[in-house]
Amino acid sequence: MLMSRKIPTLLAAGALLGAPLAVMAVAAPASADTREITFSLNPSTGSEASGTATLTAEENGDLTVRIEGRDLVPNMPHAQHIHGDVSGTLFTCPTDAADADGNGFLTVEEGLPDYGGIHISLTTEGDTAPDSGLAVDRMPTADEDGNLSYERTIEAADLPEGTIDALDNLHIVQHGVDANGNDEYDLDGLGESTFAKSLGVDDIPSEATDVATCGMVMPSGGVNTGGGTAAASVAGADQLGLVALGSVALLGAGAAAVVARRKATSAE
Ligand SMILES: [Cu+2]
Repeated sequence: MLMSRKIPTLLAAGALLGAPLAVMAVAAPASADTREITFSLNPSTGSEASGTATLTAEENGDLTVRIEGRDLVPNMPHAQHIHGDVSGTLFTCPTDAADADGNGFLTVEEGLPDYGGIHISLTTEGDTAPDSGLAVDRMPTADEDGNLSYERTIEAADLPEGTIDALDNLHIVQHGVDANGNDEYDLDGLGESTFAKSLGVDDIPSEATDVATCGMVMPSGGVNTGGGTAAASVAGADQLGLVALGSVALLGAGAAAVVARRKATSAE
């Protein structure tokens, strides 16, 4: 619904930002424009969560990310990322067909061939590098009603090179589902996260890493981005596995309470 109002908003924002930036003599290319893209985050296989995301390419090269999520797992952190890369490859959101094991939900691995590796980790603070992908202590938490509100401006210097030019080929994925409807991530829902296990961390619920929503940045045709994406390194599944290794332990810590509770209740 915001799509139709994009152009006037862009012009207004550009006009407002133009003057102070000029006074401050910020070195920005003359062709630079503020560009805002709003798109839907749609429920992934088995998930009922949804939302809206807005990416704003600021005139100074920063990228502002706004996300409003709904029907996510209440009171739980939701890892979220910009997936894809700057190679020009158009990655897409996975369909139900990606559910290789047919359990009704998509694991990280099942989605990777479609949505690509983690390009930017949408953390609430600290670094936004791919290796913060599972740093759930810095990921936004849904409120008691399952609503999640996120806004962060990532400075140009912290963006992978070529990100703004490749914006149309990127998309946002949120993780964290509740298969057994008990309002938490637990092993009883979908078992162990094979993704975390592949990184050497046991007992992470698959519910914590499975795909909740995905939304694609669609080419808007509004402002000329100049094309020309430099072919940088392509983050595939293998690379994601490597870079995620450093932070997956944090997810383990975050899920420790859940795991402990499960063990206490199963009491074999
Ligand atoms: Cu992701």
